[in-house]
Amino acid sequence: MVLTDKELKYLTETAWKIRRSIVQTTYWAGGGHIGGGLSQTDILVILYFHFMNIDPKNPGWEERDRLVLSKGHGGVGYAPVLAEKGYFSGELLKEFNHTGSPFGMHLDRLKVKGLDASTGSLGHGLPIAVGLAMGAKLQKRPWRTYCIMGDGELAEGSIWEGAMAASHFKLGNLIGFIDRNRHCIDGCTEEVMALEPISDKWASFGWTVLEVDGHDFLQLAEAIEKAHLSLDKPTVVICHTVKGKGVDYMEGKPEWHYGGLDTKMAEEALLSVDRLYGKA
Ligand SMILES: Cc1ncc(C[n+]2csc(CCOP(=O)(O)OP(=O)(O)O)c2C)c(N)n1
Repeated sequence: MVLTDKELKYLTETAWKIRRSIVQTTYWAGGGHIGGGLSQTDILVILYFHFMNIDPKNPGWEERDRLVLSKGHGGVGYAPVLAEKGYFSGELLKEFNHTGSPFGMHLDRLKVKGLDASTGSLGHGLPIAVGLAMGAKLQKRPWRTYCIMGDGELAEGSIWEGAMAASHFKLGNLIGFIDRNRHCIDGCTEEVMALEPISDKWASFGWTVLEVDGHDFLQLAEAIEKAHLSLDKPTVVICHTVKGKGVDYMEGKPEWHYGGLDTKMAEEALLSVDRLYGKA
């Protein structure tokens, strides 16, 4: 068993809190990329609350593991994770994307504690992560770099330049995740820009490829543990997810890539999240 019952329970409780917080933050912000914010949640939760070697009291600690949210529009789903981890007060999320708030729709490393890279322009995060991983390797430091990409984001050529460089430079300390929710901004990935056979593509770029249910902590944990054993080959974990996961009226609906919530919609969304976790 890769996770004890206690660990699994803790991660599940945390994911419940984070999904609630994503709904509330979207409501307070007046809108946000909630669909992809909810599909990436469990990947962020297992990294921040189980695997990553970090110290929220010392965000600039040099030996920390790094994380790059390459799908930077997922900021509305990322800031609640950093708040829950203790980098800043969750109260600040009430001002998310308001004028004068530290949080823009795409998070800024110079304004948000705990962030390792400012992202938002798709395709840039993996190349940044490659640079970070290379830095650790050249300096013979043990810390790791994790990078979460969107599947629609894979249409960006710079992702594949980064992928090629990572295997060329034998970056076994780099672990990528694809949030494979099968939707991009304007529809199904296979209709807009087909990705399949996605595993073969990454394998041909020299990566070890693992595939999991991206909402299953046991499968995620097993994959990440496997990836940690790699010495000189980067690993990508293709995480099969559901866009809008947890809010029944958003799940799998491309129109919920970005949206706003009125009070009633927010209440319904919270109830749906509560039901998913057996809290309602
Ligand atoms: C270079 C660039 N082009 C366009 C956009 C606008 N944009 C924001 S999200 C998005 C779709 C991303 O789809 P995906 O990576 O699948 O994200 P997810 O479904 O996980 O939210 C686009 C095109 C952008 N942020 N950056």
